[in-house]
Amino acid sequence: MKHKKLKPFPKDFLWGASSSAYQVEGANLEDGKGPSCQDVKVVPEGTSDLTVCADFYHHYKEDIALMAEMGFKAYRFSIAWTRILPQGTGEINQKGIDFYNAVIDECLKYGIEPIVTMFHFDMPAALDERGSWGNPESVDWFVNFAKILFENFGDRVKYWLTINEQNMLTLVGPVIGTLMIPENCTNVLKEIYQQNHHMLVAQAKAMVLCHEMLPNAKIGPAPNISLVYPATCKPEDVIAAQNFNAIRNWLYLDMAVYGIYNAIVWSWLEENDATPTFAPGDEEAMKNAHPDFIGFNYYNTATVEEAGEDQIEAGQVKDQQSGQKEAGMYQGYRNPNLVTTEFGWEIDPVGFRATIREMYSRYHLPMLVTENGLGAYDTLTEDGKVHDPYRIEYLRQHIAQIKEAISDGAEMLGYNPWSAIDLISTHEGMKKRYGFIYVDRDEFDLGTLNRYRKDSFYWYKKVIASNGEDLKDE
Ligand code: BGP
Repeated sequence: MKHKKLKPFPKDFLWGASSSAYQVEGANLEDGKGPSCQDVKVVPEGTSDLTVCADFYHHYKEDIALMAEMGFKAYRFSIAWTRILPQGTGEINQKGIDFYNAVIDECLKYGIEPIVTMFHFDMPAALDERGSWGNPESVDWFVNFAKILFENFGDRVKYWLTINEQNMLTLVGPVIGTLMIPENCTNVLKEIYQQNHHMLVAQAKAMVLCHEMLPNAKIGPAPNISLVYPATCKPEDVIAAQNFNAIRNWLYLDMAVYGIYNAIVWSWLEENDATPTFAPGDEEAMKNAHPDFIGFNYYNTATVEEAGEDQIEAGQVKDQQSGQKEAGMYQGYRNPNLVTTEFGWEIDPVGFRATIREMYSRYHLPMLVTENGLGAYDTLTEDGKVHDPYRIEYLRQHIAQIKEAISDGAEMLGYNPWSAIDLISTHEGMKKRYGFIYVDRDEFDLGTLNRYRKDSFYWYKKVIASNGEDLKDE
C-alpha cells in the first residue's frame, strides 16, 4: 500500500535507545555483585571479556546526560539479577538496589522514561549450578526477583519488559552463553522446550504480579521477531516459512498474549517426544497473563525453503540471527534481494514494516521497538569525530518504515534502537559497535573510556526534536 499521506508519530512516542547490564555496565563483581553466566562463560576467541565493558557503572551520570542531550524520551536498560541478588535467591545486595535507584533517578531528572528489562541473558551463575531454567523452581526464582524489582523500583518505573529474546535463548542459547543442557540429557529438544516452558510460566506469573502490585505500570515480553519469508512461491516453501514463523516468532507471542501453545510448534514437539511437562497451575497462570504491549527486537527478516531430513551441524550456528535449519521443517535461504552488514546480517527495512503489520494483525496490541540497529566497525578520527553515515542510513530507513506502519494503522509506542552507547557485542566483542556514543577502548586495551558523540548522535537528536519528521542527513 502506497500511502497518499503518512501519519505522524504519536506525540508521546518514546524515542530512546537500549543497552543491557552485562554488555554495558562492567564492574562485574564490584559492590557485592555475584557472577552471572556471562561472567563465567568462555568468551569467543579474540573478543573482550565482560569485566569492564563501557564501564557504565562508573559513568552512568555522564552517559545519561549525553542521552538527555540527544533528547531521549526513554532509555531501555536491564537490571542485572546478580547485582540485586548475588546468589540469584536469598539475601538482597543493597548496593545493587542503590545503583539502579541512582540510574532511574538520573533518567527521571531529565524526563527520560526508564524502560526496564528484567532478564537479559544473565542468569545468576549460582542458579545455573542449581539447574538454571531446567529446574522447575526457576519459575519461583524469577517471580521472587520480579517482586523485589517491583517493590523497589515500581514507584518510578512504568514500563517493564520480562525476558529479552526468550526465543533466541531457546533457539541458540549456547552461542549466547545461556541454556544449560545437563550432561546426561538424552532428549535435548525436550530439555530445551521444558526450559522454555519454565520461562513462559515465569513470564506469565511476573506479568500478573506486576499488574497486582503496580496497577499503573505496563509490562510486555521482548522477543526477537523477524518475519519469515518463503524462498519462492512454491507451496512447500510457504509451508516451511510458516513452520519457522511458528517456531521462531509466534510460539512466544501466542503464549504471551493468548496463553496458548502455537499448534504447529506443539505438533512438531509431539512428534519429537519433546512436549513440555506442565506443573499444576501452569495452564491457568499462562491464561491469566495479559501483556499491555509487545516489546520486540528487530534486526532483519529471515528467508527459508523446504528442508530435507538432515540436521544442522553443531558449530554452524554463529549468532542469534543464524542457525536456521530444522530437519523436515525449514532450511535457511540467503535472500538475494537484501544486502548485508559488515558482519553478515541481512538488512531489510521494508521487512520491518511487514513484521509490524503481521504482529498487529495477529495480536492487536501496541508495540514498542526494544532493539534495532547496525553493528559496524567505527573509527575515531584524530579530532575526536566518528563519521558513521552507514548507521544513519540504516536507522533512517527503519524509522521511515515505522512511519509507514503507523500509517497502515499499527499502534507504535516507541523506538529504542541498539544501542545507546558502544558496548560489548555478545559474539564479536568491542569491535562491533552499535552506539550513538563512541567509547574509547578497544578489544583488550581499555583506552581512556572517554565518550565521543558520533555523527549519528547529532542526527538522532534532530530526528527526536522533530518527532521523526526530519530524517534527513546533512
Ligand atoms: C540482540 C541482543 C542484544 C545484542 C544485539 C546485537 O540479540 O538482545 O543483547 O547483543 O542482539 O547482537 P550482537 O551483539 O551479537 O551483534
